Amino acid sequence: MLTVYSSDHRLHHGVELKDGAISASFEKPERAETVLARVKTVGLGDIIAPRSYEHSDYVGAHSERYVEFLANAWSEWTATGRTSQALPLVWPIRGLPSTEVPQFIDGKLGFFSMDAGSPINEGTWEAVCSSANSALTGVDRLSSGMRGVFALCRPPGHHAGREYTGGYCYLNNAAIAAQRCIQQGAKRVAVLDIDFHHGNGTQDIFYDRSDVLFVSIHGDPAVCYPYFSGHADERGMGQGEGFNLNLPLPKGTAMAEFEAALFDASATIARYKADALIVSLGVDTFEGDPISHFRLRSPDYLRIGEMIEGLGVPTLFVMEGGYMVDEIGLNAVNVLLGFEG
Ligand code: SP5
Ligand code: ZN
Repeated sequence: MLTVYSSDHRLHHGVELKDGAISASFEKPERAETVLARVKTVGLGDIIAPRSYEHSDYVGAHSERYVEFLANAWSEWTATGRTSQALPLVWPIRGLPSTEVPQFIDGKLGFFSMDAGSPINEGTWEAVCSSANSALTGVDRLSSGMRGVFALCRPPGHHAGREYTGGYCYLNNAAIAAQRCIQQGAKRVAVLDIDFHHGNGTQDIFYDRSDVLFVSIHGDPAVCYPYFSGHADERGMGQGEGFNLNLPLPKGTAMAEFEAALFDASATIARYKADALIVSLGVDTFEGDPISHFRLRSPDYLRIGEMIEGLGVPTLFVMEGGYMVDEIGLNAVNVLLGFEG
């Protein structure tokens, strides 16, 4: 299987508010390096760098004003004399009257984010573009006839909505990839999200559309981040009604229950008859993950890959979460090896 990877991801590294204190983010550069090392160890296949794309290739999944905000945030932040990472501190929570985009960067940071989980530093935008470009390059390779491609994206993307950052995410790589498939003539694209956390951003982007089916298996939002989306009764709206499937599972879920949910997800995707499949591949479902609460074990990921292959659809794997650095390469690449058979 072909892997698309850019070392530019290293330009981004952030902080995180954890238990009320600031510390290094769980979403760190070593994550992608570990996955890349595993790709090489097992001899998965060729590794190529992404080509470059235009900002307009991110629009569709996102709004133009959001992409502009991301591109300019660091320079607007430092223009105020600050040198630390840019973080939001105030949000337009329900009930506040204004829907205007503020003019000052501190207001913009809150307007275009769902949480303080996506800090911006000097290299963030370049890294974020390289991550999205890896997904876009993956789509372009898929359309030239490959069965499966792996976009080794970092930073991840599935919490980023049409107009907001969140949960370590900035551009929604999987959504940008799905949108490109549609632009290139696909009639129906399915996105299967198996990261531990609900892919709220991808859901947000495609909620009112029937040409992209979104299916997510994740920790129950009653007790798991992102808390405010991911319930089973969120089924889409308007044209998109019936094209959004959430399969929340309790804390402590192990492979037997996860596999049953993946079986249901697969049945829905098979009925949809997708022309292409995008997999948001998070491996924070692992038993040892430091921020998540499922109990999958390393061999389980082989089975997951095998089940995804059974759908028989050209598939782009897009790297999302997974924070146990020692095992993330093993687990992510196991999905790909299971797919290859
Ligand atoms: C892409 C992705 O996986 N993003 C995840 C973002 C999660 N951010 C907040 C997590 C808070 C978890 N707190 C659990 C405390 C465990 N001691
Ligand atoms: Zn996650």
